[in-house]
Amino acid sequence: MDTHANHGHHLDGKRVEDFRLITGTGKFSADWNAPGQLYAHFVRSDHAHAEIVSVNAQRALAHPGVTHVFTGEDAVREGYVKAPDALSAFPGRNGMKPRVLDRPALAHGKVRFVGEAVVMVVAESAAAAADAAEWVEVEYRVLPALVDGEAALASGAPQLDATVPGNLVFESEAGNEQAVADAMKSAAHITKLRVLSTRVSPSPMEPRAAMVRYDAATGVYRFNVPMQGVTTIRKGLAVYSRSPEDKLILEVGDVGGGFGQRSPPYPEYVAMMLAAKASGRPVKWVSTRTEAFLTDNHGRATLIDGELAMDRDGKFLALRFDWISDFGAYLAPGPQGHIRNTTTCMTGVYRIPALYTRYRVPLTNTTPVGAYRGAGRPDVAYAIERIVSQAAVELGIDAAELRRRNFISGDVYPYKTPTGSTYENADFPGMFEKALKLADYQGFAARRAQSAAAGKLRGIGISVVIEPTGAGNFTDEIELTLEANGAITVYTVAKTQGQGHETTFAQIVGKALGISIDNIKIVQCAPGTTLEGNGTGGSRSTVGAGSVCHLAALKMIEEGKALAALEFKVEPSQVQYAKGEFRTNDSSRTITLADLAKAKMLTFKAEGKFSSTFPNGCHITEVEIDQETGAPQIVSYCAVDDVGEVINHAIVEGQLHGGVVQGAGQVFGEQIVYDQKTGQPLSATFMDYIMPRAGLVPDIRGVEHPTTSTLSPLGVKGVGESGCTASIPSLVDAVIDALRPLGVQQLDMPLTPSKLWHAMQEVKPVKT
Ligand code: MCN
Repeated sequence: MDTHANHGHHLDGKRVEDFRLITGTGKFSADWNAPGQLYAHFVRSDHAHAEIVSVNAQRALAHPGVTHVFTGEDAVREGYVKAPDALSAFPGRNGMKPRVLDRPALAHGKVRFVGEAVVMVVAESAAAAADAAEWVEVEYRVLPALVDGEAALASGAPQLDATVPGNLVFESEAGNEQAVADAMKSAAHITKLRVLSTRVSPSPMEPRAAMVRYDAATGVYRFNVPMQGVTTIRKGLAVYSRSPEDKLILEVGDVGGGFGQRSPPYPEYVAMMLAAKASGRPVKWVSTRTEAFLTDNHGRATLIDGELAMDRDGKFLALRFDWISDFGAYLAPGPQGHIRNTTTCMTGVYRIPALYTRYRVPLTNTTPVGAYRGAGRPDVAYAIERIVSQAAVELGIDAAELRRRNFISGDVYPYKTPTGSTYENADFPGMFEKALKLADYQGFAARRAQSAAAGKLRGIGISVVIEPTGAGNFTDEIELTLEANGAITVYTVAKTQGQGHETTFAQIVGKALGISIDNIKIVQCAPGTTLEGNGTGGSRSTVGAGSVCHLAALKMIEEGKALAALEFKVEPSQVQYAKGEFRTNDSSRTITLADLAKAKMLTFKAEGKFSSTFPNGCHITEVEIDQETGAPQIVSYCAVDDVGEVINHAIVEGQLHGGVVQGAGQVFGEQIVYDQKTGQPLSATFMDYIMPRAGLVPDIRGVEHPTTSTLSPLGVKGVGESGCTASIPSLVDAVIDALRPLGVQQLDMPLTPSKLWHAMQEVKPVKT
């Protein structure tokens, strides 16, 4: 269908892609089919840690409809053993290199987490493959399992691998250890707090699915897989399968959510290459939701110990963090962001002269962890903001006042932080006062009293956060074509998973060219594209690819002027451009964009690389807790955000809402829980894993407080993760504030009614 059939709508800020998506005509990964396709089914480990003694697939192979069975031996024989990881490029503490375990596309010798793929059965139908999989016999020798990162690092813990002494995969550090130690010595007060950013499953709406085809004549593999951009996953697949990138062609339609989880080259895709090659037929696999819980990379899983040193007036002197970042059984690409991003904005929105942080990555028998909406930023924001609120309590200073005393403020931009980041532009004090007013901070005591009269404990939570967006590994390239009918096509290698790039990228080009977006089409990740650029993650698409869309449009104007000048037989300097038309300075001659392309389609290419921009925000929330049941309810949500210049207000608002709800999901319900002894996951269905529902978050009162970014031509800062980063600290803070009169200082997420009820029963009230 014509994906641009709904053009009238964009005028009021609506997304051009939504007509397709909400009328059920999107094409998601499971919608790809090919004649003669076979179906893969994976036999997965039901042990957290075990030796594979033997695999017997004879009876499965004999099952009607089964064409092939593959095991770890096949994966090893083919060399599909080394999954790409991104930690290796990271400097370790005292020169340590990460201890990276092989990860055969099908487990070989050992299984290291429940759900790891062990055998792949391929058959004429999905049902036949699933039935036959029941006949596969895998004999295991069960080994001790560790599913807690801190326990894995404890002395005397069972050693999970001889090549990873102490179960320590990696250790890294940042900041100035000595400066922090000195400041701590001279401090009037030190607040200590331990917070856990719980392990969650990103759970995009669309489960993973894949189709893999092989063309023996060319040696080319063709993949239909969900992705967040083609370059990262193609590079990853190339490393994993030891294939040249030009032999891997990826084709994608719509992607139903990603949140970081759709970037990696998962082992299933690589295993399916074995089947596609051996059978010469297309091979398809669609993940079930429980497979998704078990095998799609998890997020967060970070334990943080913090210490904040202050002088007598509550001025921050030094901050120290100690992180245990559980990346699971294997290093997936992605979680390096947990180290990079948290270092980048370790100072938060405050002036803190001395910072030091140490990271330890343990080996555990859990699903690998990857980037998840925020990738470390919600964790560091949570740690900083909770420790600041706790410090306010300990010092007897109002939480807002303590923040005011410590904000980075004044004419200091670009501001260089002690860990080497540069905040290009911001206004924390102005934003903060706006938020306090919006939230009627002054009136809180009265509202608390009102709630108490109704049998409810009410608390207020504050978060003021900042995060890096837009950093990238690649130079972003954009190609733009102009056809004789005036149609403009913009080629990008970023891939929207719901962020609305088809609308906003078109708006960027349309604005630069002064034309409507009706004739502008965005093509993302064209099969076989050789363009470079970042995938959609790290809220980098608008800062990066979006800025280059703007540059490509400017290039079209510049080069178009030269072409028009030839037509007009004048110098290019005598040509002007406006609103889709070139004209001579004296307006005697004109030519439209379309006419310029009459002779042949014109192509323009631009590139650019932009470093991190720093969106920031202040979210003030109020939560009521029913004293009878422990049920929490968010009763007020105020958000003031600085995302720089805004391309599309409706989309930015939607991104903030989505992020806030995602954060609230982690705060109030979501958590991957493992049985500590057996390593069995206990929350691998939506029956046990509590997703946020419509009633969780009330209307969000949101206000923009933009400061223009100086780093990109658009003046934008990213927004895709901001809501998540700000909501977690604010909401937990509100709950703790509500319970503080009972003596509660900190509770770990998820803050379920049962946890809150128990906390209320167990804790003795204290005088406040
Ligand atoms: N935008 C804007 N003005 C700005 C900033 C952004 O109009 N100043 C628009 C952009 O043009 C884009 C959207 O807002 O349409 C998000 O832009 P950006 O902040 O650049 O983030 P990305 O497009 O790179 O998206 C990535 C980010 C991340 S990292 C995660 S995780 C995430 C998120 O976006 N996953 C999402 N939002 C998501 N939204 C949906 N629906 N689904 C996901 O999987």
